[in-house]
Amino acid sequence: MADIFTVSEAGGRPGIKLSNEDFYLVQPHPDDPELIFCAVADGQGGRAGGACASEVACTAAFAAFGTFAPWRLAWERPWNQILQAADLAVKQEPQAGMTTLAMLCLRPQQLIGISVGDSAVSLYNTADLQPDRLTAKQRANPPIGSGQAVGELFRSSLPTVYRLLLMTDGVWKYTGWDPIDKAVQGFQGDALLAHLQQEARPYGRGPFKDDFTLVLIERDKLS
Ligand SMILES: [Mn+2]
Repeated sequence: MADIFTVSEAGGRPGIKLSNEDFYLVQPHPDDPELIFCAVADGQGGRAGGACASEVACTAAFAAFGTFAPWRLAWERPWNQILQAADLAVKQEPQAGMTTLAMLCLRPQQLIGISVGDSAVSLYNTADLQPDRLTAKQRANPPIGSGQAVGELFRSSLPTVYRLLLMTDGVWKYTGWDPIDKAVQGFQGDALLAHLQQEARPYGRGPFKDDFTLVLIERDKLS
């Protein structure tokens, strides 16, 4: 099995504490614990609206995910429906603004997912540590909550050993891809999370410039 590490923290300015508008969710499929649903979302639209949008998007997507039989989730079609369910749920929630959404289902040997916005998923084969930016082709707009979001699907086989990162732009934008890729080569688990948090902080300390949400999944040996 893979190990999962997570961090989600609000950004802000020194002395001003902001609320976190990011949200993430990691949950097994209700009918098959080998299928792990993972999602990150970055809400926009003012404090309450953004936080509400990202949470509703993740929970509505997971609810829709759970209505599909595990074998069907290996195919593309359910994913467009899961994304639409999240899009509609956010649109219909009066408190909610808009949000990004990057989500996937992790299986023992492959992953499949879909995304809208600028949150990112990056997969590293631990043998060569070369990054595969699975969300590179996603559309920034229209966002989740517009009722018109169009997801871009991605899938990949999973190597025996790998690291998989799901993150909001508060991670990649303020750290940069080169430092992220380097960190993955030098660290793992909690140490990798701690290192990336330090890299994203201005001058290595103080509050993040933007909400910082990172889900790290890694498998280092067969089990
Ligand atoms: Mn952000």
